[in-house]
Amino acid sequence: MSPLTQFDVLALRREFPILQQEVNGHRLAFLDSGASSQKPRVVIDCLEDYYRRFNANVHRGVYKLSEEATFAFERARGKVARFVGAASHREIVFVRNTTEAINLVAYSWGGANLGPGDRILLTLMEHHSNIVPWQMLAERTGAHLDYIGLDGEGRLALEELDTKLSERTKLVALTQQSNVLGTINPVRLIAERAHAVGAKVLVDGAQSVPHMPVAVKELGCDFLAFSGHKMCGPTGIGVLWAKRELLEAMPPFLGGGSMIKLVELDHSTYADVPTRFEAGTPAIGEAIALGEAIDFLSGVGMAAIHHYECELLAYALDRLSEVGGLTIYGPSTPVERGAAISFTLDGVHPHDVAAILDSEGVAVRAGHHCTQPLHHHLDVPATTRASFYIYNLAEEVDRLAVGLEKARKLFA
Ligand code: C6P
Repeated sequence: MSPLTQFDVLALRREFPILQQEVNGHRLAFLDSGASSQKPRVVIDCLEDYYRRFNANVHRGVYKLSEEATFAFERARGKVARFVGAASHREIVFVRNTTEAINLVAYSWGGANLGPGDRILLTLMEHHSNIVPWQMLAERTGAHLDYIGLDGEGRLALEELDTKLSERTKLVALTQQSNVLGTINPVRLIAERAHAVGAKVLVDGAQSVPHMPVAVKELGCDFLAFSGHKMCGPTGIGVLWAKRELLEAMPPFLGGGSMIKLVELDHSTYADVPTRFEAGTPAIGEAIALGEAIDFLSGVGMAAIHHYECELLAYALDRLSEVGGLTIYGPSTPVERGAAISFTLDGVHPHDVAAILDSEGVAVRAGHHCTQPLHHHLDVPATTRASFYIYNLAEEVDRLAVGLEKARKLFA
């Protein structure tokens, strides 16, 4: 293949200490970044630096360490805001992960705005995190769920918008990129259609924000949820972006310390946004380290990252097409598709495929990837998935293909 020279991948790999090790006697080929990405040295160091030098609670103490921690925590919020093009840092709510961000919207916005007979439009490719909170909301409010189906290549059947979007639709919630099919959805177009009937739009950015430039204004959405751990940041920190006027009109999600203005015995008044939604001590070091991860990704350049991954994906789709008995799910061309490839290998259980690849030092994920309705639609109980990131190499794609050939021969 043509050399992947958008940036110096080999130099970049050296920034990830975990990638320098051997697994089962082979150099680790980590192809499971869709589940959680690896962390560069700067992020690990940043987390350690926080705990070593200025660990203290935020927004509380008047002493030096607490002020330093508060400054770094709020500076990280500003970095997140700039990263997704938010109008203000006040539109950024720190949560634990994508799942919590979506639950926050479902509980708070959904509880205040949905009633019996209202409809929520989802898609068949959603992660459970973008299904179950809406099912719970529907149970509480009497609202109904609708789903946009898929075409044969795992793209959204957009013509269904004509019948499934109506005046009763209060929310469209969809993923920007499928964690299984890799499909990148035309969010802007869908958001325009949704807004035309008065619905709000929530975008699950768990698999897109880490891999491509994402600007909320260009997406045209009202809510965006994503996780720090999939974008070189630590676990335990995630983000909800929402338009300020929506956040300001939303009741709190969790109650407790930090999120109040005044507490009396029989009632309380609540803090301004985003603090109103950040009850209790937040993941301080993790938020600060997410800011560091954003600096790292921005230093490489999100457009360059996307470009590199597109090249790697094109190579992988090509190379894997040489493996006999392999069925790849999702769009067959790299156009409008991210670098997550799920497949089944004839006659070999997806978990066995993953185990054989592991014996070769190639880490992939097997199972339903928290998308049981999608796997139902694909008519397979499980798939094996290879998902790529900035540190992966074409030679790791080759090792994946060789490992698959080995699995096929073993089970022939
Ligand atoms: N998908 C995967 O291996 P959390 O766990 O809250 O950080 O992210 C949830 C989530 C939501 N939406 C999408 C599209 C996702 O891919 C994920 C996480 C991982 O595919 C773990 S199941």
